[in-house]
Parts: sequence; structure tokens; C-alpha cells
Amino acid sequence: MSIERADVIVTSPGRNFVTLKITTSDGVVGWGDATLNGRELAVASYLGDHVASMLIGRDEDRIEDTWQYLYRGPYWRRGPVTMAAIAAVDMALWDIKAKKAGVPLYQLLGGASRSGIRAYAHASGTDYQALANAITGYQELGFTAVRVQTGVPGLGQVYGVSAAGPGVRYDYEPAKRAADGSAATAPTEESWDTAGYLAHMPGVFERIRADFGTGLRILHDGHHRMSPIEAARFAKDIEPYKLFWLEDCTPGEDQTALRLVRQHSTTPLAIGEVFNSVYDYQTLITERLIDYVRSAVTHTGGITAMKKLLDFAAIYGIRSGIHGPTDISPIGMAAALHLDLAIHNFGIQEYMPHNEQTLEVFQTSFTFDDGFLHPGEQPGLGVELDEDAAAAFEYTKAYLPVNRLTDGTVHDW
Ligand code: EZ4
Ligand code: CO
Repeated sequence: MSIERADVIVTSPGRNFVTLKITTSDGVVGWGDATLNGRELAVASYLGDHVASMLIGRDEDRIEDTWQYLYRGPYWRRGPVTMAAIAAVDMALWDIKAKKAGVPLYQLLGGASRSGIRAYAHASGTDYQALANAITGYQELGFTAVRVQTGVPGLGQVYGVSAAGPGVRYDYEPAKRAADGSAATAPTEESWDTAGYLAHMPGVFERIRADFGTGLRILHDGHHRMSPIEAARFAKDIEPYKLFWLEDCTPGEDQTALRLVRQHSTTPLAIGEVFNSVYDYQTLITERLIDYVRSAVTHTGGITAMKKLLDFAAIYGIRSGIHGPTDISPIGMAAALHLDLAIHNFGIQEYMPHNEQTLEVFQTSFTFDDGFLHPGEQPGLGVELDEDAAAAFEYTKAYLPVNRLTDGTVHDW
């Protein structure tokens, strides 16, 4: 048997997704997620214009060989566009292999290491009361872990914080279309003040601990906004509140920045959602500068590459915290869940439920129950894309916002 077709499907059920469909000569279909938020069409072209023809006629069972062929073959290695494209091929081939074997994918990755996958939710609010209400709402759904993000006095809209009123569940959608819902032509701009943020946040964590007790797992995302010394001081300041993790405290591309943070604090550190290769982690893992690997399966070369990365991390006592925002399609999310269930060094899984339109396009079999996710028992990844439903949602360009400091300087985020 061999690969007969490789088709790229772009759809926008409220947000954009790029999906690869691989069909074998005996009619087995595998799905892969290739969504790169705000740069979707670059990956669609990479797959459709450059990769698809290379796949036709290949043996679909040769997953490792195909991965190496796509990684080493083109000369140009790594980068988010390339690695998202390779990820989609890899996911689709694993989906096919597991469907042919008649087992859920996690069985081919070694079988289940746990009964459920602890998930964390996104709680946010412009002020403390709204944030506290959001935390309570997620606890009522069974979550034992929440990421907390809140407004900063003096700043307007802050990335990752709901502008909706108290009690309203936040449908976190960071990439923005134009205000009327049509295609964006440029990113929106938000203003940012690191000093105000650093002064405000420790008091927020203090109140959360006082109100919610020691049992709640508190996570926080710094969105790459701090300098190394700012991050070191912040991580030290918030030690008494015993966070589960502080994510992306400094810009991800500077691995040695984490040495400085590590020297000053025992706050656990997580990083990697913008990474696309094990080499982005080489210093971080071998020097034990982080505690959690944040890569998305979709952006790091797929299941084959993520399994190796997480096994490498395991040798150093570092756990998984796989990226799971709404810009990871349900296919990418399912891939994460099969890995989460199988690996020994699982840490936690981010979970932001997709909107109803997305779930019309992608039929999922994974479940959420009382704080825990499970990939389900369908053969393969357990997600099928409905091509008619997908065709009804035309690609609509959207961008992640740009951050500027209050003096107008473009800033990290
Ligand atoms: O900014 O997925 O931890 N999660 C995050 C996300 C990312 C978006 C970028 O596409 O930081 O909200
Ligand atoms: Co993040």
C-alpha cells in the first residue's frame, strides 16, 4: 500500500485552521494539523506546493523514514513553517497506522501510563473579582489547575485577559480579525508596561492563595515580556505563593536567560510554545533550566519529534506541559492527548475548548470529565474532519496583536 493523495484543507470556523488529509491506495484517511496562527497560508503553500507531490507513492507505514526525508531532505531545516508542515504529515501517518491496527494511537506509543490527563483552564478577569469568579467557575467544572491572567492598573486590554464581564466564560481567541469580522489587514496594537505588571501581580497571587487555599494549582504566563533580571526578581517575589509554573518569563529564543532566573528562584519554569525543534531546548534541558516543556505537537514536527523531545526531557526530570490553545486544531489536540496518556513524564495539559463551529468541522472523540481529559478509544487519533462543513467557512485573515511599551517601542509579548 502507498500514499495516493495528500490534500490541504483551509477552513475558518470562527478562526483559521490548516489540515492535511492523506489518503492511502486502499482508502485509509489520516489527518494532520498544520495551523500556524497568523501565518496559516505559508504552511498551506509549503505543504500543497512543495510536500504533497513528494508523498505520493510513498509507503505510509514508514513514519520515521518520512520524517527524516522531510527534515533532512530539503537542506533547510527547522523553522515554524517547515516544522508545522512536517508535523501534519507525521500526525496523519500515525493516524493511518493506528487506524490500520484498529487501536487508539496511544496504544502504539506504549499504552496508557495513567487513567486521565490533568487539564488546566484559562481563568482571567480585568480585575481581581472577575478573575476570582472565573477561577470558581472552573473549579465547579472540576478543574484543579488554572492559569491566571489579569488586567494591570493603568493599562487597557491586556493579552490573555477577558474583557467580558464577571462570570462570563472566556473564549480565548488571541488572533484578531477586523472589528466587523472581515479579514484583518494588520495586527491590532496593545500597550504594555512591565514595571506596572511586576508591581501588581504578586499581590494577585497572594489573594488567590488566601481565597482558594493551598490545593489549587496556579499557573501564570509571562508571555515573554520580562528581561532576564526582571524575570529573576519576579520569580523570586512570587515564591511564597508556590505556583505550579511560571511560563515564558523571558523571550524564548534566548536560552541562557533562564540561567539567571534559575539562579535566583525555585519557582518552576515552563517554556517552549514558540519552539519548533529539540535544539531549541538543548541548553534548557541539559542544564535543567526549566521544569516543563511547552511545545505544541503541531509546531514541533509532530508525534515522532515530540516523543523524542519528551523522552530527552524525562532523563533530566523535566515534564510535559503541551501547548493546547484554540489555535491548535482538534487534530493537534488529539495528538497531544495520546502522547500525554502514554508518556511517563506527563506534567499537565492546557485545555481551551474550541467553539461550536469548530466542533462541527472537526468531529472529536476525546472527553473532558471532572478535570481530566482522555483521548477516547476510537482507532487512530479519534478526530475526523467533515469536508462539507469545512468548505462552508472561508479563510479569513487574522493576526496576533502587537505589543508596544507606553512610550511606543515595539515590545516582546
Ligand atoms: O499566545 O496560542 O499559553 N498559551 C498562549 C497562547 C498563545 C497563542 C499564540 O498563537 O500563550 O495564547
Ligand atoms: Co503561553
